[in-house]
Amino acid sequence: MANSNISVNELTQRISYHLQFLQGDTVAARTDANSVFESDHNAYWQATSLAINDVIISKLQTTRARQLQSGVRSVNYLSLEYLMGRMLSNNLHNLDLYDVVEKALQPFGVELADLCEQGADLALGNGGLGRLAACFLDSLATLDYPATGYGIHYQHGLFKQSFKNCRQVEKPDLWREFGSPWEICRPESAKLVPLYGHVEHQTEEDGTVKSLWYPGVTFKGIPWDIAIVGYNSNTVNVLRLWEGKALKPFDWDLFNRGDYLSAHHNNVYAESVSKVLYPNDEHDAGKELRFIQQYFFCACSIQDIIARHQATHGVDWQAFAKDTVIQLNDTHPTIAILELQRILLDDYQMSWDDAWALCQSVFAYTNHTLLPEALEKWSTKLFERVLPRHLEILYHINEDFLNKQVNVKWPHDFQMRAKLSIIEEGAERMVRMAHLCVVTAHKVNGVAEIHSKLVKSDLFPEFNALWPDKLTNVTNGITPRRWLKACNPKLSALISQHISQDWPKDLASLTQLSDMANDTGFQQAFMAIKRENKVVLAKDILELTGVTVSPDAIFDVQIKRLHEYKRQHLNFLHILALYNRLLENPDLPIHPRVFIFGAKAAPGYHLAKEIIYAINKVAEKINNDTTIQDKLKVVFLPNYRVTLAEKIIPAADVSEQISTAGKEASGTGNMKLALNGAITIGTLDGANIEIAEEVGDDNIFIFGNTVEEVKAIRANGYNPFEFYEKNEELRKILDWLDSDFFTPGHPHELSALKHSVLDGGDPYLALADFESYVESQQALDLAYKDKARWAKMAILNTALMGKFNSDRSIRDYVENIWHLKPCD
Ligand code: 26W
Repeated sequence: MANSNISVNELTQRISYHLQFLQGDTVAARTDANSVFESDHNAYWQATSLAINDVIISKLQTTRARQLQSGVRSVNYLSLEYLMGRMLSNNLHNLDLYDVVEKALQPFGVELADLCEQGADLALGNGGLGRLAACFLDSLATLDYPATGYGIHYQHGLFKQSFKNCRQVEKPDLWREFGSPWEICRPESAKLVPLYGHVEHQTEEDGTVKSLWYPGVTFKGIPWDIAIVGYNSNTVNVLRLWEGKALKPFDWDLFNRGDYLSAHHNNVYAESVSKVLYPNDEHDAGKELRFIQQYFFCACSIQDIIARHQATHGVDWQAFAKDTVIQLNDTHPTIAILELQRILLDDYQMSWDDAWALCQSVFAYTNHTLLPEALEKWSTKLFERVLPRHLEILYHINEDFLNKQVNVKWPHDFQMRAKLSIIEEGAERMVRMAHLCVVTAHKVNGVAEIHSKLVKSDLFPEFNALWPDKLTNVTNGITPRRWLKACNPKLSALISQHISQDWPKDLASLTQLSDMANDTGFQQAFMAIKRENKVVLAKDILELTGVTVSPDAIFDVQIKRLHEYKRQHLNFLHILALYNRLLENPDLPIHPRVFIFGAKAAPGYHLAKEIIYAINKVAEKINNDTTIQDKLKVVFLPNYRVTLAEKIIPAADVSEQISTAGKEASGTGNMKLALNGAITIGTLDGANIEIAEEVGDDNIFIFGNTVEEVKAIRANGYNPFEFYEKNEELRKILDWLDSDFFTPGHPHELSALKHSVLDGGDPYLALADFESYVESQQALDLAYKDKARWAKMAILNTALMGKFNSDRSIRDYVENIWHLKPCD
C-alpha cells in the first residue's frame, strides 16, 4: 500500500535522466542551485512528471494484471466531460510521494510548489458534471474498484476567459499544444466508426428480415490513456479519451494530381469530431457536429468495452452481462444504448429480446438537471441521415415500450402514450434522449435528495409509477484529496495534528474536530490558517485584477458557471444595496467585505455576459470610491477553472449558494467551500439542504422561498413589479442600472438586467427572494463580528462534511447500482 517505495536518490536520478534525454541538455547543464530560471520551471515540471509517470505506469500494469486475473465486474463511466485540472500535485499526494519529490528536487535548487503551478489544466469539461466525473475517478481508484473512464480527447478544452473593457473575451484553450506528460497514445486499440449511408433489408430463408447498414463514411478513433492514481491504494485505473482521425488520412492520388489542400481534406473532417468541447452547459446546442461527437465517442467506447472483455473471455455474452456495468453521465452518451443493441443484433445475430435484456442489465443513467432547455432532443431527420440503422432500432424499442408497457398499465390512453413516447411528435419529430435512458436503464439516479425527489415527482412521475424501484438517489460528493489535502496544506496539517492521519480516506472522522470547536486555542489556530490563505489569495487577486483587498475583510465567494438560475445577479443586487446604504451612511457599521466572483458564461448566452459586464462595471466604481472607506470591494477573477478554485476555496469565509429553489440539481462547490471552513449562505436547494442537515441551522444561513413556495408563487401568477414597487431600496438600485452612474456618459448600458427581472418576468424569482437574502446577509455580518462564534461555525463546517466525500457517493453507487467488489 501507501508509499511507492522509491527513494529520494532514485527520483533525483530519474528527474535528471528525463531532463537530459527528453529536454535536451540545456537545462540539465545548469543544474546548480543558483541558476534555475523561471523559464526552466516548465522543463523541471515535465521531467518530474515523467519521472512520476514511470512509477504510475508500473502500478498501472500491476493493477491491470490483478484485475484481469480476478476477472471481477467493473464499471465503465461514460462522460463527454472530465474536468481534471492539473495532475502533478494530485498524483504526488495520492502516491504519498509529495515530500519525497520535494527532497529529490533539492539538488536542482527547485521548489516543488513552483512546479505544481506549471502545466495547463485538463479542462475537458464545462462545470459540475465534468468535475464530478473527475472526483468519481479519484474515489474509484482510491477504493480499489475496477473502473474505466471514457471520454473525448478534445484538442481544445473549455475556452480561456479574459475581460476586455469589462466584457468577457474567449480564447481557445490549447492544453496540449506541446504535448502532455500524463497521456499515453494507444494506436493499437484504435476503433472504426461508421456514419451516414443507408440501410437495406434482406429477407432470410426463414422469413426473418435482416437489416444491412451501408455506411457512407468511416472515422477512426485513437485512444489516449491517462492514469488515475488512487490515494493510498494499490489501484491505478485508466481514463481513455478518443481522438478522431480519418481512415485514410492522406489522399496520394489527389496529392499527385497537384490538389495539395484536398489531399488531407478527409483528415480535417474526421479530426473535427474531437476538435472542441461544446461550451454550453444546461443548453442543448442542437448541432450536427455535437451529435456526431456523441456517437463517435459512444461507438469507440462500446467497441472497446466489448474488445476488452473478449480479450479474456472470448465471445461470452452471459459473462459480459455479469462483468459489465455502463454508467451514462447525463444523456450525452445515450447513443451507446443503440450502439450496443445494434452490435448484438447485426454483428452477433443475437435475438432482439436477448439483446435488449442485456442492454437493460448493463446500462444505468444519472440525471444532472431538471431545466427543460437542458433535456437533450435530436431530430429524427438528423438521426435518419447520420445513423439510419440506429433510428430503426430506436423505433423498435419505442414500439415495444409503448405496446408492452404503457398500453398494459394505461390501456388505450393515447395521451399517456404521447407523453411517454421516446419520440416527441410536433412540427419536427424529436428523439427524447432522457426517455430512451429511463426506458433502458435498470437504475436512474438524481444527484441530491431533493433533486431525486423532483425527478420522481415532476420530471418522470409516469415512469416512476411504471417502475417504482428504478428511480433513486445518489447524493454527489467531492474528493477530499484534491479539495482539502492538496489545496489547503496548512489546514490539512492542523487536522492531522489532532486526529488520525487517515482522514483523507475517512472523512467522517473529521467529526472529532467538533469537540474542539469551542476550544479557544484551536479556534485561533484554525482562523490563523484561514487568514494566511486569504493573504495568499489577496496577492493573486492583486495580480489578476489590480485590486488591493484586505485579508481582514470577509471573503465572500461565488464561484460556478454563470447562469440566471444560479443567480449571480441576486448577489449583485445585494452588493448594490450595500453600496447604496454606504453612500447614504459612510459610517454604516458593517464588517468590510470583498465579493469574489469566478464564472464563465457560455459564449452564446447573451444575458449571462451582460451580468458579467454589469458586475465588472459596478466593481470598477466601488473599488475606486474612497468615500466608503474600503468597506466594499468587488472582484471578478478571470478564467475561473479548477486551478483557480483550488486557490479561492481555502481562503473563503462565505460560500454563496443562492440558486432558485428546485433549480440546482446538487452543486458540489457548496461542499468544497464548507469543507474548507466557509459558511454557506444559501437557499433550500440541491445539496444545500443536506449540508444544512449535517451542520445544523446555527452553522448556515438559509434564506428564500422553498421549492414548494416557489411552485405556489408561480401558480398564483408571479409579478416582480410588486416587489419593485413595494421595496424602495430595490427600486432605487434597479433604477440605477438605467442611469449612467456606473457607466459615465452611457446610460442604459446595464439595463438588460433590470429588464429581465421586471418586464422579462424575473424567471428565477430574484426579486421574490431579495428581501430575505438581504436580511440573511445582515445576520451573517453580525455573526462575523463575533470572532469566537464565527470560528466555531467554520470549524463545525469542516468537521461535519464527512457525508460529502465522493468515496461515500461511490459506495452508494456500488451498493445500489453497480454491485462491484474491490480488487486489491
Ligand atoms: C446539452 C447541454 C448540456 C450540457 C451539460 C446540458 C446539461 C449539462 C450538465 C447536466 C450541466 C451540469 O453540469 N449539471 C450539474 O451537474 C452537477 C453534478 O451532478 C450538479 O452538482 C449541478 O447542480 C448541475 O447543475
